Amino acid sequence: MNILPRAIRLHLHRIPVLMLSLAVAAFGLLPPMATTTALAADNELTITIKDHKFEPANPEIPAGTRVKLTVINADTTAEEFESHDFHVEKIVGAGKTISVYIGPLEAGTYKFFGERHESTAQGVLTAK
Ligand SMILES: [Cu+2]
Repeated sequence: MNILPRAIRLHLHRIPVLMLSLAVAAFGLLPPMATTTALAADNELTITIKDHKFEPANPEIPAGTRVKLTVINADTTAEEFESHDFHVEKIVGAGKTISVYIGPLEAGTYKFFGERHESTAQGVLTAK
């Protein structure tokens, strides 16, 4: 006699669990997906070299995240994009583009420079 009411009670108790599961599926999974989409744009940084200077010279990236860095050399001479702080050393031919992954970097500032035109090609990357 006790089995039936107990079975119904257990069944009813599963409904909130099901609703919680749906809530997690709907509201738990969607925001992270949206966040991932939003971060995708932040996870890419493009720096252009023009007249042996960087544009932007003081870019910002999110800390703690791997970032795809693209360097476009708009000059008619090759440059060597280099940073001891975030460990990149890569030649960018005249009119060429290179891409490297940097980080994840801790919050802070990181110098970079063009080794072939160091007097003007200077930049500071900020991770925050
Ligand atoms: Cu070098």
